Amino acid sequence: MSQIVEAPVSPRPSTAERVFSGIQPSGASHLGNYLGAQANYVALQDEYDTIYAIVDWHALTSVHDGAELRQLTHDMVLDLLAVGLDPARCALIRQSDFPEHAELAWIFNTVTPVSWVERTPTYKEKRQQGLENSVGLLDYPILQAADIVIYKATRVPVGRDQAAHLELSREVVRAFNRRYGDVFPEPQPVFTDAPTVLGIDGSAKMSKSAGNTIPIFADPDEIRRLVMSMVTDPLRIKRTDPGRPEVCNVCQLHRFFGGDYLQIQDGERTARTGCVDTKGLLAERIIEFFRPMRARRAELAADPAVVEDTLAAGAARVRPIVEATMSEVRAAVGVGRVGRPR
Ligand code: AQP
Repeated sequence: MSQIVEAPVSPRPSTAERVFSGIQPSGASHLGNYLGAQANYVALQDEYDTIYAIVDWHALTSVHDGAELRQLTHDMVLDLLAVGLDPARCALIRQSDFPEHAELAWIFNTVTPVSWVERTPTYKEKRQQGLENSVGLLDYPILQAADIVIYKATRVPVGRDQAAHLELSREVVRAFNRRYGDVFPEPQPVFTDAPTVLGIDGSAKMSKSAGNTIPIFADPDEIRRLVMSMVTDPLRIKRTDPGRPEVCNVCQLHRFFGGDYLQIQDGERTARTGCVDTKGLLAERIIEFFRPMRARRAELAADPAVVEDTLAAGAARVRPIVEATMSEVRAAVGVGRVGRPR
């Protein structure tokens, strides 16, 4: 079975670079999150200085129940540990433990023209999905820029949907540096070889808010049900019709769950195999792939201290970075305290 964690990253960061990424606790981790981002979080932690954040402030744009958000944040820490993040090799933090992210976002707001955030594609998409058109939704990518560059991270493992946000982060950095001097480096995205995973509808990006996901820690039966409901090649009506693996989401996903995907695609193309066979095989392979992670997650969930201990260790590790950057920023812009608190 091909190992997602060995997926080539492009472009490869240099070892001196710091890697940062954030994930919203807005629902259960799904195949898109895993193949597009989490697999790289895990792969990069061996060689780079890696910081990963559960961005709970960002999730406030879509999750409006306090108890639910707290639970989702807890669950996302468990998900990330279960997929292979190791607190000894990376810092796992909670965004809201660092008010400095919001402080820096405010400063970035003052160097960013409104038109830059208004044109962000995700702003339009999220409103179309029915999210409240709040100032927070508009400002989302500015907080994201602050999350990244407060650590002077230069590489950001994300899915392709985040490319526009990263572009905006670079523009914000350039605007800040032009006004106040060369404080921040420009962050670049790092993609896996599955930068956009489509949902079970086979057309839209797999996304929690679109309700088209395959949650990676769902029960095996639920995974089977969801995979069997996936839309395949719409032109393949009868079992004997030849398929087009290049437009079939099921065939595409096979690339990540077995070394024999070319044979599988050939079977579809020549109608040797039917969509039901191909889906059934994919479901079993997904279940097998995530089985050890599911078991690990269950073990972790039984330990009531693991989540807060992990976040405390991550916070202790990154706090000096946050303080050093904010001292530099405050000195440059002429506000607040400069230096460590006494
Ligand atoms: N379908 C996807 N394909 C590839 N990468 C994806 N990611 C999300 N969906 C896909 C990547 O996963 C990381 C964490 O995403 P997030 O939960 O913080 O935000 P998101 O991109 O908005 O994910 P969703 O599922 O679409 O959440 P909702 O619906 O709540 O907004 C990111 O690196 C993202 O690129």
